[in-house]
Amino acid sequence: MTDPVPVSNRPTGRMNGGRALAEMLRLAEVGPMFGMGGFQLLPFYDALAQLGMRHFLINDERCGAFAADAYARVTNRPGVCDGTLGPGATNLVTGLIESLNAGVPIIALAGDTNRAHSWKNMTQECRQAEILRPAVKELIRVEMTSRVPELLRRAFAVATSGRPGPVLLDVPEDVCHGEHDFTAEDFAIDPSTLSVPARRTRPDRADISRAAALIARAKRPLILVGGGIHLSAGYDALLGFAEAQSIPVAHTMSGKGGIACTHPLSVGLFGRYSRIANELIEASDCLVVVGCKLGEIATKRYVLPPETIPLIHLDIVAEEIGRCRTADAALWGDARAGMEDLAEALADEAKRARAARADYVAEIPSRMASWRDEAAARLHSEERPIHMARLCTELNKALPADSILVADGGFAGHWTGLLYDTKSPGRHFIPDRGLASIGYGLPGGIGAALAAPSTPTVAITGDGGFNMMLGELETARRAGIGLTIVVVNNAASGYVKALQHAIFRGRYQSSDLVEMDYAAIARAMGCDGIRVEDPERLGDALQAGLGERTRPTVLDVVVTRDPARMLPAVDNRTVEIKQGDRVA
Ligand SMILES: Cc1ncc(C[n+]2csc(CCOP(=O)(O)OP(=O)(O)O)c2C)c(N)n1
Ligand SMILES: [Mg+2]
Repeated sequence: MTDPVPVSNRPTGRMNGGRALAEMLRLAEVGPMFGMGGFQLLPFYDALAQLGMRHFLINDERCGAFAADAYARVTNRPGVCDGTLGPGATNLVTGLIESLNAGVPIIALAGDTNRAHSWKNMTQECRQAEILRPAVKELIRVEMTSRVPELLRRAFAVATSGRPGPVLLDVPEDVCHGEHDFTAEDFAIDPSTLSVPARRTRPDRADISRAAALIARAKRPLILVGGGIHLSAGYDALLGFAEAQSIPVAHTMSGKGGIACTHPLSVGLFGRYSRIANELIEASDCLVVVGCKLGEIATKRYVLPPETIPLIHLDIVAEEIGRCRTADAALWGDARAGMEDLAEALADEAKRARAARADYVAEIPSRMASWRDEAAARLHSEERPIHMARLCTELNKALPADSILVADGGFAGHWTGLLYDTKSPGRHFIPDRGLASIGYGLPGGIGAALAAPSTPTVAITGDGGFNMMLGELETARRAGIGLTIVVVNNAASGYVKALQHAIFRGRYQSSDLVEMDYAAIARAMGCDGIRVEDPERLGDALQAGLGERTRPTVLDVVVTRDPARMLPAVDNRTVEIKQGDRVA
């Protein structure tokens, strides 16, 4: 470990625990932080002010965790969020589980009771460590002010190693307010733990050989890529491998952007919703699964891929392999390293493989073109209220290659997951598929916009998800970010309504929202707001949003209110909804 910060530049002397926390985070060069204060962490807040570090007050700690999560996804560096004792800490839970399930590195701080008074009904006291423990990769209780730097160093190591994840430091009030004489040596930093992946492991050689042999004899191999590709930053390795061997690439929602969706080898989304990918999976004779857990959505509830097709599974978590589907070759290691090794093992085969698979890869653009023809009426629909597919087409037109689209858990994520096309590899599409909570869109957009200030950033959210988070429009405005928020206004908890339509024959319960003008609300909050009812106006409205660089713009897009036509599955039905079937 080479420490980039010379000992002479590190803090030294007597300081409180809060200051030590801030000093360590400064040395770790963390980005903007998100939280809401309370008595316990106030020394930390004071130190942030004195050190000139960026920290944003959010209006709900869950949003701070979501914003930190999106920040981390854009930068591949840990996002930082905090909450105070009790309700602040418990509000973090949903956001932290998103990061846990999606493998996103987070450093979270929670204030806790003063140990001189714990268990005496202190105000806001609750068993927060027990509540938070299953929500994080590791919960570290800081028992001594003197150990603050060491344990923060540990938090970075855990957050960025293996499958990354959130680490919570539970900091008692007396530890944060208490003082200690620190030496410069206490503030050592391991720079390799400040971004993901902290370390790369390579799969076993024998497993690589077995996998290479399976790929070499395959006529129709297919790569299925998940969110791990982003965490490994394995874009070049994936493209190099896919092109050298002529292997098309399908992706999960989280894996979108492993290669550009516009690349001729991209077959789009697979799993619950699919354009052409699911049929290519069925017709494949070798599947290479990369950084993907093969969970419910990716497998269409465990019916894909068929057991008969040989499957190679490359993952950073050994026990993930074989959990949902037996692997014929198990590659335990980093996605980039594993694909580099596969490419190398198959290098002598490459020319022969490309020739043998020429017809196969030529199928992809023509199949995609047939799908486009079949979907054209929807993709270019002029109907009012606006068709979701048309909204996706307009996003595809308006958003430049380097832009970021953050997608919320409702139909906003479902439709863009299927129809939004990234134009270059990378994290250009950020859905919260870890926990699929609604409400991620706006705070996620804030985190992404702050992580990449010069990059056009759009957040797309349902009206239900937006209602949940309206207070964060104040945060976005205060932060002065030019975030464009597209509200998919269907005056409904649409997904629920669509399911009630399909399963309960239109007996709706608690799935309608009142008609709202979110553009007017945005304007009242000092943001720009544009209501769009005509699909022909979408392009201009998106351009107006992208052009506004110093305050948020809300595009209130009135979309179909017909629950029979809300699911993207009407475009490409991939799941048969039976009575009693839990679909989400
Ligand atoms: C926190 C949370 N509660 C409930 C759900 C279940 N759920 C999934 S989609 C959805 C509808 C949300 O409505 P809206 O945000 O308006 O999106 P729409 O489906 O209408 O596009 C709900 C309630 C969820 N994903 N997250
Ligand atoms: Mg809705």
